[in-house]
Amino acid sequence: MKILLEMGDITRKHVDVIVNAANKTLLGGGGVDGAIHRAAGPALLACCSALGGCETGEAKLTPGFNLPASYVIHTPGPVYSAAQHAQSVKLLENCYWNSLSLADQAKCRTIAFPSISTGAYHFPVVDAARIALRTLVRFGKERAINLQAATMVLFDPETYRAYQFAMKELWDELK
Ligand code: AR6
Repeated sequence: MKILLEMGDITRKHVDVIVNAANKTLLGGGGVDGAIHRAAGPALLACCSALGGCETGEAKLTPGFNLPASYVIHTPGPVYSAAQHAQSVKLLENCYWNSLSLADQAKCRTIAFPSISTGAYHFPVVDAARIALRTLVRFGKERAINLQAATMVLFDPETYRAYQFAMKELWDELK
C-alpha cells in the first residue's frame, strides 16, 4: 500500500473512501466533519442518524452521497489529554487501524484521511502525524488486501509540514 501526503480539501478527493474526523454522536459538527456533511448533502445526516453513534476509535461506513468519494468512514478521534497520553495514543491508532480495516473489507482500493484529532480535539500534531503514518505502514505490511493507496490530505501548511517531518523521520528509521 502506497502512502501519500498532500495539502488540500478532502471533500474534493476522488477516492473510494474518505475518512471523517467525527464525534461520537455522528450527527455532524465543525471542521472537516462540517465540510464533509455540507459537501455530501443532507442524506448523509439522515443516514448517520440511524447509526446510533460510534465509540472513540471505532469506525462506521456510509455512502458518500454527493461527494466524489463512494463512501465515508466516520471515526471519532480522542479528545487529547496530556494526563492520559498513552490512552490518547492508543485511541488515535485505533481510529486509523479500524478505518483501514473497514475500507479494506468494503473492497476499497484508495482511501484518504484528514489529520484526525489535531483540530478541535487538540492532539499535538507531530505526535499525531507519527501515529497516523506508523499505523498506515503497519496496516500496509500486515493486513492490506484490497487497499493500494492511502493519502493523508492536510488542510493547512503547518499540518502538512508536521506530516512531512514525521514521514522523513520514519523513512530514515526504515533505511
Ligand atoms: N479537508 C481536510 N482537512 C480538513 C478540512 C477539509 N475540508 N477541514 C478541516 N480540516 P477537526 P478533530 C482539518 O477539528 O480535531 C468536529 O466538530 C483541520 O484543519 O475537523 O478530530 C467534529 O464533529 C485539522 O487539521 O477534527 C468533532 O466534534 C483536521 O482537519 C471534532 O470537530 C482535524 O480537525 C473533531 O475534532
